[in-house]
Amino acid sequence: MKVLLINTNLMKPPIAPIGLDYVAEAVAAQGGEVEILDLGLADEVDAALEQGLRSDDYAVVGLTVRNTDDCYFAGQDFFLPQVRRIVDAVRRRTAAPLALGGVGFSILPEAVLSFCGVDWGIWGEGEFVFPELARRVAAGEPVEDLPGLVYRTAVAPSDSPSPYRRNPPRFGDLATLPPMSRRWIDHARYFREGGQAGFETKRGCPQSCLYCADPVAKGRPLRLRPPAAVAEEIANLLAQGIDHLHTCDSEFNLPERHARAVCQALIDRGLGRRVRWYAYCTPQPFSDDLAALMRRAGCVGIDFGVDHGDDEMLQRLGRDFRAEDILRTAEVCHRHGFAFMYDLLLGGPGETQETLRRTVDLMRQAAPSRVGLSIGIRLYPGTPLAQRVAQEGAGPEHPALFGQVEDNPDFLRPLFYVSPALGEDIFRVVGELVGEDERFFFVDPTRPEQNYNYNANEVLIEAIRAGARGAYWDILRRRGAKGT
Ligand code: B12
Repeated sequence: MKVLLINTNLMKPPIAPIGLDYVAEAVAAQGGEVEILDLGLADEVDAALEQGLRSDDYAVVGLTVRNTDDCYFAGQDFFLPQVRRIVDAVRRRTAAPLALGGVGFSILPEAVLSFCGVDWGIWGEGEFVFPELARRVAAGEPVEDLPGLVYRTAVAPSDSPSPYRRNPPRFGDLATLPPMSRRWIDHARYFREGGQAGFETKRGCPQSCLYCADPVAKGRPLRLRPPAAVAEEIANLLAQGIDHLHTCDSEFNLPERHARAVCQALIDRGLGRRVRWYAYCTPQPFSDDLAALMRRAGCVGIDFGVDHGDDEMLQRLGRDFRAEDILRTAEVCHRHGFAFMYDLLLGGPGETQETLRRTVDLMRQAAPSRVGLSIGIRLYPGTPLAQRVAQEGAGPEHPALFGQVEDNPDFLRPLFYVSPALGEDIFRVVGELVGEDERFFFVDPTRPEQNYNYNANEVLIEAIRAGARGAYWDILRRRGAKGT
């Protein structure tokens, strides 16, 4: 069986489609033939489609949808029209069935299928189900019972107005996946133009943060990858000259024992001295021991999703740590010499000028290397916040909604929550609180080097072209600090 996998993510600087890399490996391990059409690296998309779709004997064409939009209140760049155009162009060139997948897809599968006019998609991870889908199509066998398959039915089921059905997922054992060679994507070019590569150490998140789509798109059960397999994969990237990496876990330090085991595996393979990597972490638990181990394993920078600095807001956001943990973790990071960023999510339920002020004050006290300010919360269906808003009536009359408020029942188009106590004033209030402090990344058109949207970020693109490598916030930090 032969499959074609297409990357539809055109955002620059480009991030390599690690999901396709993994799915391709799984297809090949089952004896399938894989072709990749990576539009993320194409100079001209139409020409790449013309060239890349030469044969017509694919069992299935899989398309990855990583980002539905830039999820950025000040940007609101919606990417699905571009995916739809790619789908249409693929259809004109092959009669093979199409299947969508990817994390953006998995947040709103039915709505994305409907928007793009595609009949099949696979919710969640693709390594277990996609090869089986291709095998069955090639063998002429029915596919409708495949776990995680989202598919269009000829007639809307009687218990639902939607013509789509979603089968319950079956989470595979990550230890049974083949070794990830990371050879399916042109990582050397992504490294030159995107400055980093990703790696994953686990999947799933059992937490219940008010706004977060990770449990929605990845599932709640936490599943760990064998640490030796992670080290092997990093060695494979290093062999291609890739020595700056970023974790693709929601939070690397959960559970802490797994984070330790991964670090130890990297140290045992001698990778700690040869790679520089960055992680997303939560501020609690973040022990001195773990920090020391991460340092020895090659970690140089950490992006903590702290969300807020006000205890009541942290509680409302469903976080299980408090301001004192944020301060303590900052001390640990300073002690171990990490560059670290505190990422804030402002404008949630209950936000006022006072909670904003307390947060900015706490950030100044903690003194991380940078503070990332995301203003307005993107509403994802299936999250507690989106459910609450839907119950309250998600329409123009809702005082906290901004973005595509009308004609957007499934929240597919960019829709944001901003506390009614602040409304659009939030930009002015935050701007005044932050002032000229260069440690805060913030949307300010007069200071592009502080722009925290990575979408079409010219400062980043230029810096990477000039040789900068690493996490984007750290590239911006170094550039801002030295002006290089
Ligand atoms: C790490 C990360 C980053 C890192 C990337 C580092 C790197 N080198 O890879 C950085 C910080 C750079 C980043 C940037 C951005 N990110 Co980000 N990021 C993530 C994160 C945490 C992991 C993504 C990842 O690679 N996962 C690991 C891979 C293996 O998983 P996967 O891609 O889902 O693939 C699996 C399945 O989806 C499936 N699959 C994938 N493709 C296909 C295809 C087919 C056919 C099939 C069947 C299956 C399938 O199988 C794969 C293997 O199991 C996710 C959240 C999350 N937990 O996923 C957010 C996330 C993807 N990011 C998001 C966003 C918005 C962005 C930015 C747009 C932010 C911005 N405005 O700047 C940029 C986009 C950058 C770009 N050029 O694309 C959103 C997207 C939400 C949405 N609705 O679109 C997410 C979901 C976070 C969130 N909830 O808000 N990000």
